[in-house]
Amino acid sequence: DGSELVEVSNYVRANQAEPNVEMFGKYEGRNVIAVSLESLQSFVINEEMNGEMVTPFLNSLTNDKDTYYFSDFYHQTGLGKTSDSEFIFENSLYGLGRGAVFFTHGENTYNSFAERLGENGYFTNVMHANNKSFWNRDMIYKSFKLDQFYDLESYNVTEETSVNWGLKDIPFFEQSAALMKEMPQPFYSRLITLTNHYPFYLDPEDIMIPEYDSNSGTLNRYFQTVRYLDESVKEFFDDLKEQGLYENSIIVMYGDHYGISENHNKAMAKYLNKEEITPYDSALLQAVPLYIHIPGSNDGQVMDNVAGQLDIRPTLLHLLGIETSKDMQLGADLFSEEHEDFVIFRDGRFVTDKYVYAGEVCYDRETGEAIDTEACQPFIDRATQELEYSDQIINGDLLRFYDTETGNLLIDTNYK
Ligand code: GP9
Ligand code: MN
Repeated sequence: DGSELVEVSNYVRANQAEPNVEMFGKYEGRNVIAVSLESLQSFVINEEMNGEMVTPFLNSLTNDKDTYYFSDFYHQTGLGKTSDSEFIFENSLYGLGRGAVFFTHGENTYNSFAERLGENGYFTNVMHANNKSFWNRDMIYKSFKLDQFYDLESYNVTEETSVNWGLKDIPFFEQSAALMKEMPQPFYSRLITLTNHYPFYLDPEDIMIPEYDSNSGTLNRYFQTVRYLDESVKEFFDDLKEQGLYENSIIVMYGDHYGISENHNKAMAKYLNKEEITPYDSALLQAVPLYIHIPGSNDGQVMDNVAGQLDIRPTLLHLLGIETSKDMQLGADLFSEEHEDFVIFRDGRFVTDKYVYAGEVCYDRETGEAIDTEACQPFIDRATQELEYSDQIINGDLLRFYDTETGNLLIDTNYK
């Protein structure tokens, strides 16, 4: 009957972060181009592999005058992988602890990022060269009120231009930019890349650096497909400039989830020069890059907020001057003074500026040593609470009972 909404909405209101006054609305009316960087983790950024640069272009963006690069940022996905990252991006809520919310709750009521932009005159769409029903996307995108899904059928895919899961990222970006050129502006396009996906295969002509030399073929090839992804992003920036879409856009790019699982710990330890990968290391390895690239902003910096994917939605809406004080979201604006250095993973692990909590052990973040759980306890409680509220919203389809415009609960609260 929606009665849980009272408590949930109190929690959301109490934990909301005030927008940064200087940033709010600063880029009103710009197109939003969001790029999901398949399986990209932060451990390769600004690092070499056997003397080779893995991500030269993405490295250059980390100290670019128009880029905010978030260096202590984490994915918050679960079993729903890419689809969870999409869910988080659109709703600033967690996916579910079991299964994929895209499959199980595709017909819920949401108040997505796309819907908010649609209300503000944007043409909203997702671009991804895969079958439209993969991850149940075609269904849930309707619930997200996305205007259009440029799926496999919108792309020209040939034997030559595909590898592994499908269309290679370079032609994908090129064709996407051409499609964007025809869109009414302002638009919001979210692009989902694919080449840097397990099992990380490339055609010989796309290989730019040698394999790594560990006992894991997966990790060895990963560096090569990441290198290709980096190249494709670089070319995409050129495509956007050619199409005249670059200057008036905000380009946000983020890793969707990990690419290298704990099955490859031995190889990872070798690469990272560690004796072993502990649960503490594994948690920190969930870091993925986030870039907010704003041509002409001239205020680029490395941002060290401890943050996660749930924070993207409020951050972008505020940059565009769209209020979220009534939105049922759990993330916080990354430019807000009130943004807290605390990121919760879907499985209950978390990272703060002082602690890492993983495998039910509280670690001192600085030293990596296990410490008394007492120190982590307040955060453990909050993590449990927040994940539970998120689950309640989804499992109870609670946004049915919520008027996002007024913040009114559409339930009878008197009987309680
Ligand atoms: C499939 C692509 C990959 O369309 O998004 O999904 P993943 O396996 O990474 O969740
Ligand atoms: Mn993915």
